[in-house]
Amino acid sequence: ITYRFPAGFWWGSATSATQIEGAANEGGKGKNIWDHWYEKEPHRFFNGVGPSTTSDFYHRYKEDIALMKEIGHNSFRFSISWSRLIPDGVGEVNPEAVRFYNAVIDELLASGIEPFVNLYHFDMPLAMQNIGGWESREVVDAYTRYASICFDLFGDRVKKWFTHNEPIVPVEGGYLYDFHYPNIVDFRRAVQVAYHTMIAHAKAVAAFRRAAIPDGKIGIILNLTPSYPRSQHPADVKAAHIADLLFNRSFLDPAVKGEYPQDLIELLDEHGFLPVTEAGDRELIKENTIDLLGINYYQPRRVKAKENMPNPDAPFLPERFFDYYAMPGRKMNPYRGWEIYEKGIYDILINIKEKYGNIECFISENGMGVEGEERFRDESGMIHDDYRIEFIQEHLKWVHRAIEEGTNVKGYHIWTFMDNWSWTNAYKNRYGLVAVDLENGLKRTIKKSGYWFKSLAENNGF
Ligand code: BGP
Repeated sequence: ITYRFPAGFWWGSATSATQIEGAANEGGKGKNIWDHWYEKEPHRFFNGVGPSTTSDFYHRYKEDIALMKEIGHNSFRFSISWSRLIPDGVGEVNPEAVRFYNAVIDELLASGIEPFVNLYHFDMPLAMQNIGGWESREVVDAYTRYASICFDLFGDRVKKWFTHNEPIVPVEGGYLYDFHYPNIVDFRRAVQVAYHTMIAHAKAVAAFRRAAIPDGKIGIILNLTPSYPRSQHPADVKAAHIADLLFNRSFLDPAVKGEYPQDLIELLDEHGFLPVTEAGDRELIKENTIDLLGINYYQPRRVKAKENMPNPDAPFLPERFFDYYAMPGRKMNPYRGWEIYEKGIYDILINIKEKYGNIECFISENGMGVEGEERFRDESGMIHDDYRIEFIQEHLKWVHRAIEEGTNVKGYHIWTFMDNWSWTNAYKNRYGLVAVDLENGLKRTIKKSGYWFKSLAENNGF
């Protein structure tokens, strides 16, 4: 074993409700924005494959948890579907949902797998979106109530909680770049959504403190995209700094430090985009910082100073401040169109150590989406995904180095356990350690990477 990890390292994977559960019209679940958008536009992003069945975890969780155990998981992240638990977002709790999540939690614990529970993974209940989604303070309060209900229902057994997964993504997708419902392109509204997401986060943290769950920890999961300038020229460095403020620090700073960066406030103010706030917000954020940071890492963000002046009539977007830059010779995942830059994971961790008090953290997502994996199946049915093993190894080497240099990293969760449905490509890109065969009744088969992961977890290294 060349790369050994600290004792008790969390090995596991991450998932989200909409992407794996299916049973979208069963068990008393209410509609969320994905159910709704798919009904409206089944072909725009989803290739006619919607969220109603996905990987059917709702019915097969026992089989799936047995597979998790088999491939060495000691921990597993899933999300609770707000619209399953509280179908209209604010009213009665759905007893069938309580039964389902209790059964999942109990099955995990009985299998020696610690549940990590996320409360919000892009899946706004439709009834809440209809009254304004994250633009509405009423929805913030409904979310806080939902969070409290979850702590009360499941906090006796679930100790690791997260308020949001990648809160910047619904801002980008839903309010800037038109790839999530409600498909709005409006910088001002995007800022408001981002702000209210953080207010909801802080209120949920406050509710968590009141719930006083013994040994409980609460955090947030952020997709941190290290922002690299094309050169050390001050204009490029400034461009990278602004991208970092907008995409990373607008969540990282309030969550960990309890305050927004002053230069972010000034930047928004200068352009007339400060959000609407309420008295007490600043204190709320100040007093409700997190215990544990989840870091999702897929790709860096490379930018340069703006070269072409923006068309003043075009919608105001973050690209007013920088241009994207493709580093010559960069390594790409051709399927997802994302750069693969393993050292980025190390740069993030060192930054967290040096600038964020070395807060306890873990890699909460990292993974490689590949199209057409069926072609790598052998006669026994196993998919030989050596590229995925290499991808994980190369990232883990950098995580290992960051640990040697004193960062407080407690675990590594891969995206994802089994092939699942995704927001903008349905089942096109597969990420799982376990294959799900859409042609054969969703049959599960452990991939080569799944067996490799088992030895990784058992040896606590590779
Ligand atoms: C993250 C999300 C996941 C997941 C993953 C892979 O941003 O938290 O939900 O989908 O990315 O991305 P995609 O499925 O778009 O390829």
